Amino acid sequence: MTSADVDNIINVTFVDDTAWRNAISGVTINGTPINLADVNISAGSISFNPANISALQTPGNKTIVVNATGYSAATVVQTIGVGMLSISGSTFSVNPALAEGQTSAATIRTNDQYGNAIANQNLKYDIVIDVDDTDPTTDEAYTIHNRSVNGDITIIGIDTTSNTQGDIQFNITLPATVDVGDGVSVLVRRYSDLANIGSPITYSKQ
Ligand SMILES: [Ca+2]
Ligand SMILES: [Ca+2]
Repeated sequence: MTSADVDNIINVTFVDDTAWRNAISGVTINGTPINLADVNISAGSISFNPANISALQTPGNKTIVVNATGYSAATVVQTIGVGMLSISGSTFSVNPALAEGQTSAATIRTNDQYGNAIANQNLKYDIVIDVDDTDPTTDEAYTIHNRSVNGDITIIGIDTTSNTQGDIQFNITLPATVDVGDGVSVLVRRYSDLANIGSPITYSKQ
């Protein structure tokens, strides 16, 4: 058994037997039949491309059964891990919605390309904050990631590890009063390539 994940072709090795190999009639993964066209059978190994096999697009232990006519079934248990962080598959959300005088939890949900949460993995990210303060009546101060902010600023290179749900969280607190037309926009992006994760969270006082 080798280490494997949803992003890469998985090779399962067997003691080679040409007659057995030629007699293979079907493969199941966790009981689901796999199209043999999606399986690459060669001397001593069978490889599977998770891109073509949905049963291999989630992490966990996969029981792979190879049936060959005239032979008893061969069974291998293969552990599959989650893939790399996918920018397009990850999300940024806030709960509850931003409101005056209220603290909301902002959550970066780190997912791989198949939407599997990536637990206990490090992510270095920036928080880009755009404050709108057109009306000078109130000099609004927002508290974001424990920092008091009253103008545009980017908090750079926050180094955090996701929790067991794949989440990274920080708080956003709005001031008790925001002037009509003023507000804030909060965007998170990956530090290494400045790729935006999800869409900005915004509040604009109506
Ligand atoms: Ca601004
Ligand atoms: Ca203002």
